[in-house]
Amino acid sequence: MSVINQSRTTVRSGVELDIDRFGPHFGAQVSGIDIASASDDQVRAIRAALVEFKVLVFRGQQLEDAEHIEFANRLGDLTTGHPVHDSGTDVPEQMYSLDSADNGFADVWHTDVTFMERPPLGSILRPVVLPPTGGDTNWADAELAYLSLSEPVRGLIDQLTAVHDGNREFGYYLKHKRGGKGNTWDGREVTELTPVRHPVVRVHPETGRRAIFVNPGFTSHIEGVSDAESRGILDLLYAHLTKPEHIVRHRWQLGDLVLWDNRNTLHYANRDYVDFDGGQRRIMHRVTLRGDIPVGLTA
Ligand SMILES: O=C(O)CCC(=O)C(=O)O
Ligand SMILES: [Fe+2]
Repeated sequence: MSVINQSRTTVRSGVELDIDRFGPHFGAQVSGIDIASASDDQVRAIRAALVEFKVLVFRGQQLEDAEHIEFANRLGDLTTGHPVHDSGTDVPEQMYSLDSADNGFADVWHTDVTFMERPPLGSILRPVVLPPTGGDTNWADAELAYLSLSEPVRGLIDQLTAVHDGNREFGYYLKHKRGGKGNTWDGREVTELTPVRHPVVRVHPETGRRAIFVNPGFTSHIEGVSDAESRGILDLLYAHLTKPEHIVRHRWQLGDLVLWDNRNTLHYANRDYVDFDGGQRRIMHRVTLRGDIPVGLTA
């Protein structure tokens, strides 16, 4: 990740963190912390920084799955790795393994698991195998994108509700690869993916700030408007969310650990390494923190 400004700053929550911001709005690298031996005060400061900066990068950590999970457990309650994806028996059930050799890619802008009623609060990701170059991950700031819309368009979308449907991505997989038996999510075994409704503008439960909460990965349509209007509004929001000014990009190294707030960001992993030199492999391990039911302005 290129550092746009050099301003070192600290978050005030009992302990100072060495923060190098990626730009004026969101994203930061945190230095000087050993995740595996972080103190309670440091963990509290990281939790506060996650809300402040939305995307946090730690380098040089070299964690195993168990340490990755242990750290996540200190930040919040964990979900299972994924509602339907089977990451195999080599990883703990809280871990989602995304392996390019197993067709695991994330080259569609999305927010994690918004097709469930209670999407994760945040995600914590580390690379296990990386290609020599490529496979960078990008995040978009959906709060900044909301703020940079014109006031009349904000007023329009404030009122709207969208439907999120996991069948588009995982329906076939759940039915035919898993025989209709997914994983446990939010205390229930997932046997089908019933579309869910979420506000198009989500109010962040910790800051009260508004963010655009639709994504091309899982949002199927906007309710109560025509198909053409739904497509038009979603296309407008997707083009706006993914403007370069709203994005930070991370170039991975082994030993990295990245946390993001999944309530007000989208992300996209570049699939640019696969077609070169006969294909390179990339494996990422993720755990997700249990979130709340998204709330809009009129709920
Ligand atoms: O592979 C990546 O960089 C991101 C994968 C992804 O979408 C996720 O872990 O939620
Ligand atoms: Fe994701």
